[in-house]
Amino acid sequence: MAIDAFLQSLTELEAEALGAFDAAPDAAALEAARIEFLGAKNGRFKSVQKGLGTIPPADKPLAGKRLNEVRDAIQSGFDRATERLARGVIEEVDPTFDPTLPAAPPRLGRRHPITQTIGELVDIMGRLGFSLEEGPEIEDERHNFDALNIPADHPARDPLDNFYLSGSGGVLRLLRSQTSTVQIRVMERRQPPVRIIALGRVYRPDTADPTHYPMFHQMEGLMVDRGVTMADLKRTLALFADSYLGTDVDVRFRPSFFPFTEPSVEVDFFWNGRWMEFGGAGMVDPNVLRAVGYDPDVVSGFAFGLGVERLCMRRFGVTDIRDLYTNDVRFLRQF
Ligand code: FA5
Repeated sequence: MAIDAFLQSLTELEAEALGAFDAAPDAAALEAARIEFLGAKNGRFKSVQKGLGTIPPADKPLAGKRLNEVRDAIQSGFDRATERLARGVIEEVDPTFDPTLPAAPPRLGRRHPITQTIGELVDIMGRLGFSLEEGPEIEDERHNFDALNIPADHPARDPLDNFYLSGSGGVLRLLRSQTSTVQIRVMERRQPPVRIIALGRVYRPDTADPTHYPMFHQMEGLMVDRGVTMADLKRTLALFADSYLGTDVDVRFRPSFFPFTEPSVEVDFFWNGRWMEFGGAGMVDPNVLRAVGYDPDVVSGFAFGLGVERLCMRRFGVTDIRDLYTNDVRFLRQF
């Protein structure tokens, strides 16, 4: 075969192969074109290559060089077409997919429902003008009982109803059984007017059941000023209940007794056909005001202590308090 004819057939083959690869609309068409041009047995490049044996020896170096160039060009054309089709597949699946964007951050977790509830309670009370205060979870008897007008022989001090701690250097200490301790700590260091809430854990050796747990949270509220009345207390609690539970939730006040308030009430909401208690409240007893150095003839106040778990349960429809502390992620994932 003459060298010119050989080179001519190589040039034509290159143009045709590149044209076919560029035009292939999908992977199947590209594969068919690959077999036609680059097929190991009967591919058209192979047939042209066979013609090399018939080229006069003097022209062989030129023919071989051109053969290699055309083989490389056809192979590159095939690689480009493969890449083009791969990109096309991604665009077809999701036209908004942008492989250059950073990956989405993984979901690492979420806030516990009680933490979410506490955040919302702080928010609501903040809007009503109550600022957040803190107190220790390990308390002395003065703050947990004495200053709250709870006498030495009162059953609330019973060792069976409290977690007393041993070995605390002569002073009897216990895990606080109520957040009312923070009322005393705030009034001891501040003069009226006072308008605070305290939110935190309290501990009682109660047997766990659907509405009781040995560790739970309370939100304490305290307002002391000139001329504070029971009407202010009821209005504040009603506003709170409307904001947190919703205006469609029935709330009732029942007469009750606490050593540190007079008069006292308990507050219930209606749920699943019965009333559930969610807190205690009342007008701060004059003895408590005196114990912190306030003059009960000049100022008066109200206080309340609400069970955070029970509020959270009512809000989210949780019927067993123990679910909040089992740490089952299938449960927690729902909040
Ligand atoms: C008190 O703890 C008073 N300190 C409340 C108070 C504050 C009255 C200020 C007056 C003035 P009580 O023991 O009823 O009250 O508890 C208040 C709320 O805590 C209950 O209504 C209930 O919602 C919640 N609670 C009580 N015990 C448990 C428990 N074991 N598990 C979960 N929640 C509880």
